[in-house]
Amino acid sequence: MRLFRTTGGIFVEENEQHFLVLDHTWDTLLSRDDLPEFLADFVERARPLAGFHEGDLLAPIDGQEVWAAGVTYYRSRGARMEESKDAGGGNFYDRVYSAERPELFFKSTASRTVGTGGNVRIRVDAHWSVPEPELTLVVSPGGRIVGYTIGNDMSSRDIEGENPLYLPQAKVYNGSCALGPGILVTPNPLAHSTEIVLEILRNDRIEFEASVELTELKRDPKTLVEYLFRDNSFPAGVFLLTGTGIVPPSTFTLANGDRIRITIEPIGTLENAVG
Ligand code: DO4
Ligand code: MG
Repeated sequence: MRLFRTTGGIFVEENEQHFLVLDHTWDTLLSRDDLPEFLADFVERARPLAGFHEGDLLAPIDGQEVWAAGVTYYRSRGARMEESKDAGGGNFYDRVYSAERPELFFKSTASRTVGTGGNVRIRVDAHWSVPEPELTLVVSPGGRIVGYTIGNDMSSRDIEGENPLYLPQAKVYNGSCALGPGILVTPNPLAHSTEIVLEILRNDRIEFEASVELTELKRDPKTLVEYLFRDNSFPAGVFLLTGTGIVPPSTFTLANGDRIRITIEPIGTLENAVG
């Protein structure tokens, strides 16, 4: 079952049928610890309607914070060690990769986040920027994983590489996050064989593409959530990006006009232009 926030209201999609959710806001839905069961029950009683157009989709976020985990894949550890070695920061990434406590950082709010079809941005003072395609957990206020979406953790590698303490500036700026297209609502974990596929198009041609399986994610999503909720509360629920397993080669930087397409099969495709 997938949940979509659109200009025409909130829709549940089940077996290719669409159901309009009335009498609820995005925040009241995402505040429910029983979201999968609540929507399953709703669909049983509701009558299907005509669906919505892709252009009507909004980012699936309102009052939620967006957090992110870092260095959860071996590829991210290596890329970060390389980019920060001149700053003497490489050792920190190696240590956090194998530490018990994960790296968790504040990533975004609704105002800095775009949905599918929106534009993500390169920071005006950055010279080396990449998208980070990440499986994103949708977590209820009670700390239950109630669904999944796709996240793009846009990152300024030169700023982060200059000094790891610049991480918030490399990660949090206007248009630095994309989420969508909707939420796959399910109480069940995704299969380890689930693939995250990234394509970057420049002038309508593939400039870079790669994929990674969730088998390579070093941390259990439930453990990431457990750390995030230690002495922290999220009354409207929270999104947690689980880190990137795909990093383009060091010679690559995003340019305005590039299109970034991230697909995770059971969730859908998140597509954004840079600009
Ligand atoms: O440690 C810096 C950020 C790491 C990150 O965003 C990732 O691994 O996805
Ligand atoms: Mg990331």
